[in-house]
Amino acid sequence: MDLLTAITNLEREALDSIGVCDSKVALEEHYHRFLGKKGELTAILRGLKDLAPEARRQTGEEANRVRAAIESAHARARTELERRLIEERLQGESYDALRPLPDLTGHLHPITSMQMEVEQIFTGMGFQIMDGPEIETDENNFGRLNFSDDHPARDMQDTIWTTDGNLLRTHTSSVQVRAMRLLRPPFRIIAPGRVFRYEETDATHESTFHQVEGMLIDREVSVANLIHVMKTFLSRVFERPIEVRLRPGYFPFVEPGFELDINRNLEGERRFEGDAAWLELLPCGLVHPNVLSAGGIDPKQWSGFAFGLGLDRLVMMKYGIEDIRHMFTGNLRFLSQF
Ligand code: FA5
Repeated sequence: MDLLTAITNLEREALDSIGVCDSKVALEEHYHRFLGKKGELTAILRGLKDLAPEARRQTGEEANRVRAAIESAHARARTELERRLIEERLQGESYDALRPLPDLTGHLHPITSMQMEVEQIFTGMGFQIMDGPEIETDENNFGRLNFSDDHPARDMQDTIWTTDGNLLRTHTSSVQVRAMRLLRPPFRIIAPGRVFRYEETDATHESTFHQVEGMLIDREVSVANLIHVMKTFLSRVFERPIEVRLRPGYFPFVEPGFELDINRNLEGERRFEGDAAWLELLPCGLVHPNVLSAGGIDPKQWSGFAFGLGLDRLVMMKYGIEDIRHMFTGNLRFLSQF
């Protein structure tokens, strides 16, 4: 077979077989087979040196034409292959704009939502919301609340002191003191916030927890007023009629002081240990005259009540959470239940 025929055959074979190359690797192999340094065209052209000058020129030109034809067939095939690969990928990745998204939206922490609920109920009863600092003076946390320096009641709340003689407030009652000095009676405030105690944690005690202080100052405030406000508030939180019971309780800043219990919902509620009909909920009382005086309010003209609600305990009660320590672990399996 002369070289020209061999080149023509090679062209036909190369152009026929390029159609079945369905991957980049196959295309490369095809290229090397026909046009590579050790490929078929090179092999054929080794015979050029034996040809007469005219035939050599003719055959060389034909070889160049065939090389160019095969190369441009390769360029087309590569482009086509890339287009096909992209199309296949897009089909596999089809995007459905109407497909429901996985539920990854966040929500409020149960303590936060409970705080907002408490705020809403009390503002509905004419209470203002007050805030106070977490680092307090001894005076605001104890002194003006009728704790004398050596008062044994200071030991009721183990205190975390700062090196400069201040403290992390042990209760939100410090905001009572600030309210009395800031507002003119009559007034009603609640003060939600974090409080801190130097104490061991267990299922019902944290060293950092949340309280909501309440204080109402007006003329001739009685225990009956206190009971009414508490019953109204608690019935709305628990979404059922709540009965309350007062037992004597001691705090130096109230006189008389009480522990307020609520009646249990014995049908609906999770049963607790020692299944009594009453559940201890919050301490409260009528504001001690010494506290009014220390706050710049004349106890002969004004009286009031105050209460201190444990927000974490309220959340635990409402949702039947048995361990307060779940609350701030950041455990999503716990938090996503609310
Ligand atoms: C007080 O802190 C008083 N200041 C409350 C008060 C205010 C009384 C106004 C009278 C008038 P007590 O230490 O009992 O009181 O705490 C109040 C509430 O905070 C408790 O009923 C409880 O719900 C919650 N609490 C107390 N200690 C902890 C704790 N370590 N962890 C979680 N909650 C706690």
